[in-house]
Order: sequence, then C-alpha cells, then structure tokens
Amino acid sequence: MSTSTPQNRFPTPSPSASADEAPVPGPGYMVDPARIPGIETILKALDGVERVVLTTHLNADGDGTGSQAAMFAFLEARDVRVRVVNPTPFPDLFRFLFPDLARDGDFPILDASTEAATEWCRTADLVIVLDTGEIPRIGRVKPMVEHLPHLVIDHHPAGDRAIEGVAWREVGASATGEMVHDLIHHAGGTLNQRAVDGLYVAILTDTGSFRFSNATPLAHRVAAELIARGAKPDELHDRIYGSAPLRRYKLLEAVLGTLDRTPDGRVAWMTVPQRTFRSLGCNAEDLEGLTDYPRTLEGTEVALLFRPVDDGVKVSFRSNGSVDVNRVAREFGGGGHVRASGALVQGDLEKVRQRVVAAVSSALDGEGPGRSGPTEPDRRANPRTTSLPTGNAR
Ligand SMILES: [Mn+2]
Repeated sequence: MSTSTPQNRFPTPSPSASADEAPVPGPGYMVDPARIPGIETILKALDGVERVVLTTHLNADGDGTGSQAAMFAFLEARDVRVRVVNPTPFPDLFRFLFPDLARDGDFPILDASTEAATEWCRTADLVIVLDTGEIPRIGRVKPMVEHLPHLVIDHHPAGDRAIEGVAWREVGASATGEMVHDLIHHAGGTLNQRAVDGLYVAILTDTGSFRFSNATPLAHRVAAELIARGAKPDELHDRIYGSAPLRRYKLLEAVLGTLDRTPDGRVAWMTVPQRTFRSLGCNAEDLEGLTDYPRTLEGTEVALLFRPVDDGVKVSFRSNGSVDVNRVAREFGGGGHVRASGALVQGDLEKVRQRVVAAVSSALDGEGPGRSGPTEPDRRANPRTTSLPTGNAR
C-alpha cells in the first residue's frame, strides 16, 4: 500500500515527555489511501474557521472524549479557538485529557446548561460532531448548534436520523479516535501528549482493551504509533480500569444474582435492580462491562442487560455476530452497532424482557429482521454500555 501524500509526518514529540524517556519515532505509518478523500473533505471544511464547537454523544465515553482531546489540540495548534459542549456532563474519568487550568478565565469544557456554552455556540463558525452522526444522540446540543455548519466524524452507521452536513464516516474504523489519528497524521498536525493519550484511550476503550473483533491490525498499528509517540499503555489502562469504587462490586453482586437464559442457552441476560442501583448511588459508568458476564457464558449468542428507569427499561444488546442486534434494537426504537446496541423500551420490566427475548430468539431462528449473513461487514463489538444508544431521544 502506498500513498501519494507528501504530508505523512508527525511533529516533534510532546514537550511534556521528559528527556530521558522521549518517545522514539514511529515506524512510518501510512494512512489508508481509501480514507484520504474523507479526510480532505473535513480539512477543506475547516479552512478559515476560527471558532469551533466540539461535541459528542450523550454519556460521552473514552472514544468521544479522547477524540475531542485530540481534535482540541490539533485545532488549537492551528490557531482555532475550541470549546467542548457535550449534551451530558463531561465524565470525570476522562478530564485528565484536557488542560485543567483556566486560561484567561476560559475553560475548554463548557457545561451545555450554561450561558457561556450558549454564547460560544451562538458565535462559533461550525460544530464538529464526534463518535455519532445521529440527531437524537447529541441531545440538548442540537438546538444550540442548529444555525452552524456541521462536520461529522464517526465510525457508526449513519442511522435513520443522520445529522446533515459534511460527514466522514468509516464503519470499519475501530474507533473515532482511529479516524482522528489519521486526519491529524494526514494533515501533518500536532499531536501533543494529551492528544496522544486521548487517541490511545479512544481505541483502548472502544476495542474493550483490544479484546474485541474491532481490534483490527489497523487499530493495533495506530496504537503502536501512539505508544511510540509517548502513550503509556499501563498508566492509561490503570487510570481508566484500575480503581473501581466499592459500589461497583456491590452492584455486580446484586446483578449477577439475576443471571438467566433461554432453555437453549443462546440468549442470556441480567437485570439491574433499580432499588439497588439507586441505594448504592450508582451511575451509568458503573454498568461498564456488566454485559460481559452473560456474553461470555458458555453457549451465549446474544447477551442482554435490562435496567428499569423512570420512563421504561433500558436494554443493552450484545451479539457474537450471528444476529445483527442493531436491527433488533431498532425494532424497539434504539440502535447502535451490529454487535452492540441499545434501546429504551416502554413498559414494565417483565413484559419488556419477554418481548425483547422473543425478538432476539426469532432473529436467531432466522425469522426476525436481525438475522445477519456470514459476510458480516461490521466487525465492531463495543462493550461500553454507557456509550451506547438508548433510543432516548430527549
Ligand atoms: Mn466509538
């Protein structure tokens, strides 16, 4: 594979790395030529832009925030002023990817409910939407940026309510961060330590720590580049997965007690008891990885997690690939990926469970719309419950 671009270069390594462990140069990464037209569309749209809003989906995850951190660094280095305005509060876990000091009273992350966020959106030149391309997924940010041109950089299928504007979509990318890496690389842009860390976190979290089928050769290649540029795999993994609060294990104890499956064992599920969830003071991040238990049970083809909430039951779907759970979730007003989807379903828990298990079972039997063929194009398997569409379009 070769590329015609003369711009395949990285800037000098981050100044924040100490001299005795300065990153070594990467082995000469090449952006897939098939991605270059998409990248150039984005770069062209960024021409002359001075003020940008960066946003991502509801309940931002490591890919959304990591991609934001990298885009932030890239754009600021080009003298573009950037603010992050997300539809839900920026997760504490990923705040380290952004500068923590106010510069002239300006914080890079603005809470969408504030006047500062409204004002920034009002006066910006455009909005960049990362890691989703669907209108319902940007929640309250949508009306705030309606008047702006939209750029979408995303690795999800476009969906029924796609955001209009300039879009670069790569369904085969392991993470949006992988795409942002290629964009910055192709542009010969800046990758400072936070950008490198952000992109590594993006790929790390979206591949389930390189365990899932989207941990492609390219995902590893980009990760290798990022490590060569100063990302520390052990430190970043520990920062994200290495300090679970006690409530998480108390919740796991309660949830594991609900493990159940169909008689043939092909569909397995667990339920998050609402009372326990509340009394432990849990949040959506505490659900991280719970679907791994039914998913890794012997014989499981589709795993489900049910969580009653005030306005229905949130359902997470995980498939081993024999069923397209994106299509099954869409039957229930949700969506996501072929192997990992979500929906918010109206009704009481028992009825919802029966309907969803029945829909998944019939998809497995080849009767429902979710049956996928052996030439499955979408190899993704995003395990992050918190990152998934819920069908919650408020
Ligand atoms: Mn993603």
